[in-house]
Amino acid sequence: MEQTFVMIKPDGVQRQLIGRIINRFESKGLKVVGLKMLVVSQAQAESLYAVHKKKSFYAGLMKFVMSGPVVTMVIEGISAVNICRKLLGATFGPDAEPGTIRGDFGASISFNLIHASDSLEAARKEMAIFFKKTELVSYYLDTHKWVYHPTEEKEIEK
Ligand code: 3AN
Repeated sequence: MEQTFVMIKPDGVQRQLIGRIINRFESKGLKVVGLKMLVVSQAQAESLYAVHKKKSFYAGLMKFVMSGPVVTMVIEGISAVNICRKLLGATFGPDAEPGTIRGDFGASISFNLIHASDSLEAARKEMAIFFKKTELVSYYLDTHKWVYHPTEEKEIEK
């Protein structure tokens, strides 16, 4: 079963969208297996945004992500990486389709409410920045037999 890292950024917390955003993932049938509220440290931010280090927006992005509490999550499901990215929508609100999180809740071209890993490799790295293995919970969701067809069960059990 695939796991990915999702983070509601400081603007999402300040705008009191935590519940509505988490609801998008749950409503899709994805499972929350890790959940934590925290203020991102300098070291965590550097690690999370290492790929953007040379970009012009890097300093602003670092300041923004550490500017207030965030909510970090590990989300599990078949194709969780791809599904979560689709639920987020395009990077900034004005471009994001209605029906996506950024499309429904965001209008800014610098604040964008939420982060989700863009590959399995990034997911592994980003989960490790914010969660110890012991902080992730393994449990069976009874609704899964209604979210996934029985032929998908092999995948569910992985
Ligand atoms: P996404 O979050 O959709 O994967 P990326 O990977 O292009 O977007 O960028 C990572 C983060 O960097 C974005 N979430 C956004 O916060 C920030 N970012 C990207 N482009 C810009 C920009 N032109 N100005 C300010 N921040 C940006």
